[in-house]
Amino acid sequence: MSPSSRKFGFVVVSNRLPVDRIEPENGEGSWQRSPGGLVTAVEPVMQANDGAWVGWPGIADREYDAFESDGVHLVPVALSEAEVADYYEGFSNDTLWPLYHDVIMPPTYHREWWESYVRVNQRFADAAAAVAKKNAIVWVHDYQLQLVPAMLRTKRPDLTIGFFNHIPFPAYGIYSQLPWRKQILNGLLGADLIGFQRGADAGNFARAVRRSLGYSAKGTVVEVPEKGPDGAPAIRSVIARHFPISIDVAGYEELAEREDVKARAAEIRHELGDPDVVMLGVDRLDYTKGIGHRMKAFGELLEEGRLDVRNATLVQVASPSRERVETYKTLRDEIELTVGRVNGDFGAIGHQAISYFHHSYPREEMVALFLASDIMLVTALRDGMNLVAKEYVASRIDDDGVLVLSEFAGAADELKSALLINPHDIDGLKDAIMAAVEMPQRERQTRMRALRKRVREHDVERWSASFLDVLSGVNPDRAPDLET
Ligand code: GDG
Repeated sequence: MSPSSRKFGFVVVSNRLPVDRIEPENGEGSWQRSPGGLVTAVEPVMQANDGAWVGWPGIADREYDAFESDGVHLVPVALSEAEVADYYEGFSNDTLWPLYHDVIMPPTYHREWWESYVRVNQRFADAAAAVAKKNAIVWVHDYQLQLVPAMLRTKRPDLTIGFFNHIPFPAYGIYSQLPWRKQILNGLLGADLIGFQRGADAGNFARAVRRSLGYSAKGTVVEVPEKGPDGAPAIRSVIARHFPISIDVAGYEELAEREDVKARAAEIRHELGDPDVVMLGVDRLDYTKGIGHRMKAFGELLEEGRLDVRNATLVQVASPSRERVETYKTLRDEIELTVGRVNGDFGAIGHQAISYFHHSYPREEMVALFLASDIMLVTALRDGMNLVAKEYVASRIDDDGVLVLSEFAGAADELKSALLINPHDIDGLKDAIMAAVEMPQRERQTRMRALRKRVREHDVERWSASFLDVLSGVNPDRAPDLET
């Protein structure tokens, strides 16, 4: 059978395929796996269940045939340069992203961006419909593809459709700004199961459905009025509830146990001048992450003499992100100005206040950084989950280190033994940093053990299994039993 006519019982749909195209100047192009939490979570399920993954391969204006990679069938969806600008950088990252993160930055509304979003969503839905077997399970991911569930249902009513939203779902007072609020809700309600990170996100969604569409939404069940097969009015139930995502805990523990990673952690501390306290921030360079707030707090602690640059330092990894979107360009300038100011005001020869890196590192280096850091600062202003917080905890197999965690990150619902902070309250953040600096070892251990227990017992495999268990249970008469 030719690869393009094969059909699959389990289909994942996400904006990006889990691969990058490598094209050497003189030589043949090839695909390289881009490891990520979602891949780790769904790859075993894919391999055990004859799975396919539909997504954009990351290069505009290029068509690729479907191909196999590590036992998974990958189905590329093509995007033009204009669609990358309008559907992806525009509507997804400059309309939905700021809106769903509580308008920390003002969202931009452009009708052409919306039209592109609709067209591209239809293309993803068509691609998924074309590879799904009769009665297959399809799992759609994230805010870039919110119209896909309803588009799929129209084309393929036999499918069982799940959707997972990786970012927050905002309160109705904010969501209602969206000129296309009804279309998006109707798009999502094409799914049988809609998953969110936090209970609060699922609650916001249910309220938006009640207020905008007037449907009944009680507890976790939304009742969608439809026409039955005989044309008579009928009700279709959609489940909307939270499934907090997690990480590949065993993978992080394995890295943290490696002698070369431990040696690298010691080397990092040494290269930083062997300070008493190393603090760490790791984020995509994004305005939702509160990077400026944490630098302000750290700068004030140095200014007030509560911390001394000769024995306390902050390492900030800010990996490049969405660099063609205007707000991200401005943010980069602001952050880099702040780093320069803090270092200029408080640095000493051989003792930099903030070590700032605007690039990405291999995962080994990230784990070495986690092990080298006494305090992890996660100060997001709004964050669906924040995997970095969980990765820090999973890596601390020595049961040491303190996690300072924003209550506005989804992870705060689970990681209650962290020092929870409101990042807008700079004085409170400073006090929490000092509490972390001064925390006795016994308390650090007690807290870290509790955090590690939570993360170990709720890893990413459990996350995908619990979502897929509920999803395959909604249409027991037709959805296949997935091995999870
Ligand atoms: C979205 C939601 C939700 C970062 N820099 C490097 C690097 N990273 C890795 C981290 C982590 C991932 O990227 C970032 O995940 P986060 O969860 O922290 O944040 P978002 O990118 O905003 O993710 C978020 C998530 O989706 C999942 O549902 O938790 O709330 O916004 O894994 O480690 N990895 C490497 N080098 C880097 O320089 N290797």
